[in-house]
Amino acid sequence: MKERIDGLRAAFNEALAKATDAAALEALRVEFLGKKGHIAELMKGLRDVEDKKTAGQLINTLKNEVELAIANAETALKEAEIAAQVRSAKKYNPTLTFGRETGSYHPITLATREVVEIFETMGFTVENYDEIVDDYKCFEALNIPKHHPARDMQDTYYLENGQLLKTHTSAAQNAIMKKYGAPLRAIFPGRCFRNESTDACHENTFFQMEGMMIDENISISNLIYFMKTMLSEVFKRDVKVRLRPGFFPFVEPGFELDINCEICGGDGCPSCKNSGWLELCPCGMIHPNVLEEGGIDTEKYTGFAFGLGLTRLAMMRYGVKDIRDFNSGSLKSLSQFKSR
Ligand code: FA5
Repeated sequence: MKERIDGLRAAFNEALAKATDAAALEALRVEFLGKKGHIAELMKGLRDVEDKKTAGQLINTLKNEVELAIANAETALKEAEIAAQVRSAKKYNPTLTFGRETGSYHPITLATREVVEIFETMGFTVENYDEIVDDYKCFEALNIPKHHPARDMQDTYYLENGQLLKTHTSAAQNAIMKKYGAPLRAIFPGRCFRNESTDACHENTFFQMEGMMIDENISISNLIYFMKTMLSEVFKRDVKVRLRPGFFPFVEPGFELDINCEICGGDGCPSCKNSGWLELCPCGMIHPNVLEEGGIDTEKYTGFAFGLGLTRLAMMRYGVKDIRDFNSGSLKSLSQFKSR
């Protein structure tokens, strides 16, 4: 069997060297890989071979070599054709593309765009904000003075000049209040950083999307309405959520909004730390101290804010079991989003 395979390999390489157009390559493909081709014949011949495992591996190796060599030759041919067209074209032609693998959007980009679009249709402005901020913006302006225990939950990476990598998108609240004043409707997605151990639902670098609405007579019912609308638009169906009290110094009252784990359906799994629920979008009514710090008249205006965990939303939206896949750079998992 080995000699037969080696002989076929040599014959293939010789024929490939002579195949200079698409028709010749196709003929070669049929001759070797077709239903009645050499590889299929070899497979049939396995019946009479004693060491089937070794012979099967040799046949597979040859099959892979033939497939790869033909694919490479086809790509080279296409590129040569396009290069010839480019050389002979009188004008720039944007439709001429080389036959390389195309990239795909990162699932976080897709999830962000989806949520941004939903809030834009509800009249929210989209703001971009810095990743490096100072202590004032990240903590003090949010009613978290130095040595406040709430800081323990958000340890981060500090620069030598005292600035830090923002731990939450709330770090932009103060600047945005000062930029627009009231009334105000804004969302601001961004990358956040925390110095913490990673697991299936925690990363040290992840995305959040902050939202703020400040106007006269804004109440908790406005907050709940916007949260519900956002979730039903993202998931295109009713998803099970629960609202429970939560403490954040910059809101009063504050809530934790959890989503029923879409990976296990609520039974408990590593993605939800076996609780069946995933903390997704804490929210609450903006604390008067925070509004005042942002220059908002608290006699006239109230507002709500939320901090949506975008990376976790993408986990639930696309059924990604481990949050670390998003930063893995693994094309095997990330390129699955190509067609979306
Ligand atoms: C905050 O960051 C608050 N700034 C949110 C907020 C905004 C509350 C406005 C009230 C008003 P928290 O630390 O819980 O809260 O993070 C918010 C969400 O970000 C979490 O529910 C979760 O979905 C996501 N998140 C937090 N830490 C991580 C992490 N390490 N990895 C992935 N996602 C995370």
